[in-house]
Amino acid sequence: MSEPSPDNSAGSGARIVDARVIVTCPGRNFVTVKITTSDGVTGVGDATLNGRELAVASYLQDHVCPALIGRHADRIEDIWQYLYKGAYWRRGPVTMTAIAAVDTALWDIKGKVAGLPVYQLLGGRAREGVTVYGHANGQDVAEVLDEVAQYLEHGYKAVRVQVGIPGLPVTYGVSKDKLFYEPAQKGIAPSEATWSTELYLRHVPGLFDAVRGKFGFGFHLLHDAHHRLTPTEAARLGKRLEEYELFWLEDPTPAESQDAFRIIKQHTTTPIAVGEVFNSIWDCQQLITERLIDFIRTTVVHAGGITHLRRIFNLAELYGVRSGSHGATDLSPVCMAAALHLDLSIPNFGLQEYMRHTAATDEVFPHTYWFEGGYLHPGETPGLGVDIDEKLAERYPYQPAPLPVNRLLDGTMHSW
Ligand code: KDG
Ligand code: MG
Repeated sequence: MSEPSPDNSAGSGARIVDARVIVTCPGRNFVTVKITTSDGVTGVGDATLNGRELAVASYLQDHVCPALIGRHADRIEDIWQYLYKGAYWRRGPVTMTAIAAVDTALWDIKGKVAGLPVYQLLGGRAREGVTVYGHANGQDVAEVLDEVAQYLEHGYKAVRVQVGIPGLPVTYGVSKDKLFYEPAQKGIAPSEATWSTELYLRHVPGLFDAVRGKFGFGFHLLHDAHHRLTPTEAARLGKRLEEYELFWLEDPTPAESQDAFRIIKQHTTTPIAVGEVFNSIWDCQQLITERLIDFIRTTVVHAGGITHLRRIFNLAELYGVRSGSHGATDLSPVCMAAALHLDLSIPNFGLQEYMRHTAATDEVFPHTYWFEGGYLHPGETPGLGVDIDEKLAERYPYQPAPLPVNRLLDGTMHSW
């Protein structure tokens, strides 16, 4: 077996002397990369891919980390290209999540070395804070209204609403724990959910009617259809909801079929947001350049890190598409910190999703970002302002927890 080729390239900074993967489950699973330089500076990157955590951990441990040793930590773009082009097998969630983690850790290191928060390295502050949306959900409309009231009391300026559908035992987005929605369930086999688009389309407009009727139009209202509709159904829903002035309707159809969005766009002015399962600029190229969406929801952890996500947002800016990054609980505080630095610095920021983590997760990942009056702020600490407490992380070993699968009422497999 040949040794990894040494990095003989010029570089002003320290070299990578250690890159390791930490898997921990403080309530839910997280995969984190920690990189150390010859100067003793460390950086962290999120590598969590919900339900497929160990695939990324192995990709990193077995293929990526060994190839990083000896490389100049300051050459972020070069290392990104080395990992992307060097693998031959490009793109895909596992590969791009692994690259994202390394990239994020290197930005953290660069910030620490420069003595600057990462947003300063990205061009500085383009706004005062990052507007975030919270998740109001409930089994029935009355429960959702109570939740919306709570979010508005906390100062949120944007709220996503999801409601249980009568006739379906469980519904995507409806949770027992109000602040921490977690669809992955511990165990080996995925749980099975059932779905009926007919029941959903009949019930869901009443939710928006009740929310706007009770609270008015003074805040952004959002909804996630979670990839379940056909283009025609999505067009019908978007049209039906126009009077409630949604900030966005998310993932109306499975987005690998990008031209399907032409049908949706031809029929409705409800803004469309897509992209949480995308991994690269190629996945969203048509949606952006044909102006088929209004918000691109790719994230740091699943779309190649700060380096690649910034490229996606730059492309989107040319076409008037704004950012709306995914920020569910399965994206660790390391990803959230990185997202906030990017959100603060880009010109075409739209909105950031923010599902709070549990106290146990926050303890394992101490961070400087904070919430105030509907905004998140990354803080002024050099780097990303987030770390992993490795000793504490050891107390929470990995537990298998797959995402559910989804079937129609007659048993046919459907998108979850
Ligand atoms: O791991 C899957 C979740 O991150 C996803 O279901 C959450 O759709 C989601 C959202 O918009 O937060
Ligand atoms: Mg979503």
